[in-house]
Amino acid sequence: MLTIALSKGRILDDTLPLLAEAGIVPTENPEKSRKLIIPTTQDDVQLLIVRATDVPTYVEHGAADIGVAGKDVLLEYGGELYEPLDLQIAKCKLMTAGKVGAPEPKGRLRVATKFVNVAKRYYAEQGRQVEVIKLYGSMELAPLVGLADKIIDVVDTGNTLRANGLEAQELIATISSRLIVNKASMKMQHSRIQALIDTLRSAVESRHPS
Ligand code: PRT
Ligand code: MG
Repeated sequence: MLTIALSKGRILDDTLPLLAEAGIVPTENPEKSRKLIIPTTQDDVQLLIVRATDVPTYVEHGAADIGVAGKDVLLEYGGELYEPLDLQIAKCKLMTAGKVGAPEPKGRLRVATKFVNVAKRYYAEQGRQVEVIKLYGSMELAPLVGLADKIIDVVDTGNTLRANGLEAQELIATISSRLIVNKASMKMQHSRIQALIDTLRSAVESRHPS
């Protein structure tokens, strides 16, 4: 069995057409089904539906052989994973943001984010003293109520920031989703996984001719 971990939402939406080109089609709609293990038209391929931030965990521990995860999630996770292919889907930017027109605070910067490791690394590289405050969601609220001076979050259109009187400031990384592969699976099922990577690579290249 080849097990592929995916998260619902934009990653699933954009990955299913790529998998379809490899002849892998779920036998029921994963967005609607309550099942977390979804069979596919290939008897020996199944999908696991997990939270976006949990995809690397399932793959690193071998509960899934393959997964699709945002580079933001992978930068935060660290871990030992192969990352053989940029799928060029779910693109966005990982950025700092703060209140429009707010002056840089004098003392230690307080930064609220769910990307704690990324935040610590980023400001350490800048030689800047920061207090990183871990949040699980609605980061945009933090500067509005004085919990933090800035946030680090994923930005796409910028509408969420604008709606809350915030502005994007520094670019930390441009983000897209990556195919990730468990290291042992890559050895044990090499020809099969390599064939899937090759098919997905052609599918991506035909969508984004260079
Ligand atoms: O929702 P959950 O807590 O389970 O996890 P998640 O939010 O990480 O998952 P999901 O499915 O929302 O996102 C999966 C991946 O999609 C992320 O890891 C990113 O790599 C990528 N991606 C692309 C985005 C966005 N675009 C995006 N706009 N992830 C999140 N957003 C959110 C952002 O956090 C902010 O709240 O959308 C809002 C900003 O969007 P704009 O268009 O208003 O700027
Ligand atoms: Mg989300």
